[in-house]
Amino acid sequence: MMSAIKYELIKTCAQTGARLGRVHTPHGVIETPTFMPVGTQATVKGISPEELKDLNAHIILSNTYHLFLRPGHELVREAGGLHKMMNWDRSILTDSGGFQVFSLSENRKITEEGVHFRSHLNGDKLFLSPEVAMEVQNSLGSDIMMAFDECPPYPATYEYVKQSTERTSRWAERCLQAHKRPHDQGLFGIVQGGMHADLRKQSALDLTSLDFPGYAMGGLSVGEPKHLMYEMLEETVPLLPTHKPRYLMGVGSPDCLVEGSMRGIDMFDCVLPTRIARNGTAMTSQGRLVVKNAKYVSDFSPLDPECSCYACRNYSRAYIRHLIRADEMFGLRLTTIHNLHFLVHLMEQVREAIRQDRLRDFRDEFFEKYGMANN
Ligand code: PRF
Ligand code: ZN
Repeated sequence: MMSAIKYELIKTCAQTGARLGRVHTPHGVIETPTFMPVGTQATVKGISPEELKDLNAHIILSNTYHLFLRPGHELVREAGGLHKMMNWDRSILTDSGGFQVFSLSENRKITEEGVHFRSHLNGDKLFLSPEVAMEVQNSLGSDIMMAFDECPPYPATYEYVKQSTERTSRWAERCLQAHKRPHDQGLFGIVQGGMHADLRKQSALDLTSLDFPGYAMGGLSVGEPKHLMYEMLEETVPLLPTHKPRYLMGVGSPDCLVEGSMRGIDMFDCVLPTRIARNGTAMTSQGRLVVKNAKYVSDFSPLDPECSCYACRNYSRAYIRHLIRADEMFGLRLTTIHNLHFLVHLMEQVREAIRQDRLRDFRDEFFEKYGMANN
């Protein structure tokens, strides 16, 4: 069958092996490597689809878990799907709930069949499984759906991770079976395996034998040291098919975006830029800037002198500091727009560096200015 998702490899960086490519979806083309802003509840907190387009985002992420609980996937289907409901005509990826059900819900119980849990909103007894996660994502109508997986905690015993990872592989097969719209929605498999190279490799083999149109690395950035995450990528990414996209889930600090790209990752998402924006922190070319700090009281320069976003073109640190201290929403909106622009633009620079076969040099220059301890 024709797949809804196609990956086009343009070139690899001679210095690093990073990939320059394009992911084709039913709602357009995404230049990769790319960063996906997170819109958990069918909105990227505080900013409009027009603003997302202005900062050059081509794909956003939303969550099965949250939309299943509220407003319910049947309502979204009735609204004409997620794209129509939220007025976003570019691509959408939805996570499966396999991560949020473990991080947010109460009283959860995992069985072979699925996960029984209580809603974190009202305590209702609910159930998610591979079949339910597919039904929900089919109703949402995202371009890219994710398989229902378990992200084991870190640390966890070898035996626990082994059992969990094998179950995730069995669930992946059930997801493929239950997926009703492969012609217009691509379903990605998720590689797990904790921090154990042999389990990760087995997981990658299990999943690649199932022929998904794309693959994600799950279970990373869960509290482990970064060198371990990089090691896991180096062990596993080479086992994934060249002509399909690779997505590193929940990773979005600037250093990890660059290091992940160097290891062959094409897609990233993270709440970090939007979350820290809402407590008044900006990502800049010189590292993080806490705009609420007293030292910016009469600083009339932009958040980042090197940035060309709407916030930096029009407003000063002093003004944004004032807005945030006065609890004015516009301050947080400006910081959010800036942080998202910063990461989307960082990935544009990464792509340009790959084009010129100089991503390692770019990494060194970027870290020199940004400060490695400061991400
Ligand atoms: N699985 C899913 N979503 C995720 C993760 C995962 O392992 C992670 C781990 N960093 C973030 N989001 N389904
Ligand atoms: Zn800016």
